Amino acid sequence: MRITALAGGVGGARFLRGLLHHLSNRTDGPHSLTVIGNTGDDISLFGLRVCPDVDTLLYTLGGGVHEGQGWGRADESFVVQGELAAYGAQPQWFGLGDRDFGTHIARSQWLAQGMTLSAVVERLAQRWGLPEQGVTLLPMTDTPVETHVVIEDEDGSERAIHFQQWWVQHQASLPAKRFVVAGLNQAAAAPGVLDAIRTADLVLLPPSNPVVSIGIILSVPGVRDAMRGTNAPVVGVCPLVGGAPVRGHADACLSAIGVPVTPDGVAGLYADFLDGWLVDKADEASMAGAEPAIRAIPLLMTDIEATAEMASEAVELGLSL
Ligand code: GDP
Ligand code: FO1
Ligand code: CA
Repeated sequence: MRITALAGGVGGARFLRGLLHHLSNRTDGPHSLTVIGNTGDDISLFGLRVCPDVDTLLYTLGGGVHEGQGWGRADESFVVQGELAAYGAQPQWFGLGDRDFGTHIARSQWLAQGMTLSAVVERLAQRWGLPEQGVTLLPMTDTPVETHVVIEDEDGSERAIHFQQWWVQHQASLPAKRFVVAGLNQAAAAPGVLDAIRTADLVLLPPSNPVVSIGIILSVPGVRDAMRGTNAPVVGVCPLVGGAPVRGHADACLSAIGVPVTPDGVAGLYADFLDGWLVDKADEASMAGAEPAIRAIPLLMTDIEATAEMASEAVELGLSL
């Protein structure tokens, strides 16, 4: 079975790790997984290109992630960041560890040598053992794009700040008016992205942020049309449990674009292509009469077994459609 998934960072990566665990226990293999990662979170810092969601996918699927945080490296140290702080180099609100810096330095050097981001990600993925697991990780686009958040200043004027500044420095506390992705109009889907959606046997939407992770991938030219046009069933996993995000600020993101913070509201963002939708047991009643095929199961990724069970339900729902 060829599975394609669109993914953000922590929610996407944890789900896909559970999916790989589930696939390794199935007897109907071999299976392959193509992951299309969000690059709207990317940012240039200290002259280096940082790709948070792609790196979270690499580290999580490769066994090197800081489990408690969900992003960044396990056993991390912060010597370089301390040196930068001593020089007064900015910004200091974004924490980059020494091991993580290695990734950004390698990536930035290869990009500067003319490699595409796809080629860089392929090389990084080899180090993390993704090909051996049947996983191909593709950035959504090779064009540098950056999500910005339009906020309103006290005098009523509008200003766009980088997504990371809004999310990390301000913890999504500045009311967002809308999200804009700099560079997106000129961007093309990275090689393999559209084909991976069109030719898959099953397309999965992990419980990633529907606005600033999956929503950004869907806005890459051609991606939404590929989702609508694929013959594969498309199954999504709701990122809200009990009507609220499990972590992060998806509620602020949904409110900013005028979408109700409910499983139904999130499913509505995918209404033109979604065939199946997994919601948490706690949200079952709220989905009565909704359009896609609904299955209500526990949706908390508490450990690898629970996550694999969620992934198994997503696969079974897709195969039943
Ligand atoms: P990010 O890029 O690091 O923010 O990660 P993603 O966009 O991939 O996923 C973020 C979303 O994952 C958040 O909206 C969370 O609500 C969701 N999430 C995190 N843990 C869980 C979980 O255990 N269960 C469910 N259903 N969603 C989760
Ligand atoms: N998130 C934080 O809340 N604070 C940080 O200092 C921070 C640093 C960081 C460094 C590398 C990386 O790949 C991710 C990092 N994140 C940090 C996570 C992250 O940028 C956001 O959670 C996501 O981009 C939102 O999806
Ligand atoms: Ca993200």
